[in-house]
Amino acid sequence: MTEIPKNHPRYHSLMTRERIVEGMRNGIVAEAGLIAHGRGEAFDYLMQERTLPESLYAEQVAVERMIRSHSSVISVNGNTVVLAPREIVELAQLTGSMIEVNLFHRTGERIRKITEILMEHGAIEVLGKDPDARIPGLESERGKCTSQGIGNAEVVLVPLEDGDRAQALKDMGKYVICIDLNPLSRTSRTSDISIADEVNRALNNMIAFAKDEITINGEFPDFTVPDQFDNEQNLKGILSRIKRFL
Ligand code: PTJ
Repeated sequence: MTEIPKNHPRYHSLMTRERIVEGMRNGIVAEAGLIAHGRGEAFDYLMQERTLPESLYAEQVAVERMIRSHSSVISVNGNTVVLAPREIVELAQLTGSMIEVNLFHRTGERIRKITEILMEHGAIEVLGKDPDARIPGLESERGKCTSQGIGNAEVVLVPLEDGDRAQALKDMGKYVICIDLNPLSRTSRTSDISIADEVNRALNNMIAFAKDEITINGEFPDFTVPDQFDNEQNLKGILSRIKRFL
């Protein structure tokens, strides 16, 4: 990895970039994952690289919804596993979710490597390598999933998903929660709960909510009712903040 001086003003951002580049060199991140990361960085910049109140609210409601569902799955890809492997495993444990590797650029080799990383971080079971079901409407490789995981899940958390697949999951009747820094993306607009936040920050906040450790303005937030969550309104709130910032 390129050495980044600790006192560099963009140290954190550059280190994250290095992790993605290294992940690509090691065959974990897809080449297109570099482009996706750059797009995410641009939106994060517009949000001043911090969790906005609307995003925190979405994170809280999402955790409630995952815990209350009879089956939830965290769908992981190359970028997510490089940026937040420990967080994926911990959130899955706290919410009783399964983990499934579901790749856009699917190869057996990438699935094996991603599964290995998750196991190294404490995952007991990682689904995805032996798909036996399909997401209808998606052509061959992209549509593969497992019946034990995504196929029969009630709730699916999709960090960094593409719009097509988010829509296909919705069409299957899934309750879709996405993590996507772009509040304008098709994924964000299609999902039931869209978390416009950086994936590592988002998952850490969700872990804190699941552990009842988070306070907002020094107080524990009120219990939220996921059914009353208005995704469109929440995304509008984020866009207004970006506009004001600009
Ligand atoms: O590993 P694979 O084969 O499944 O491929 C994964 C990528 C990400 C390449 C694939 O799903 C893809 O092409 O995604 P998109 O359509 O580029 O969408 C990715 C979205 O994630 C974009 O809207 C980005 O703004 C957003 N994003 C990028 N980095 C982050 C992010 N959101 C949260 N945290 C990030 N670090």
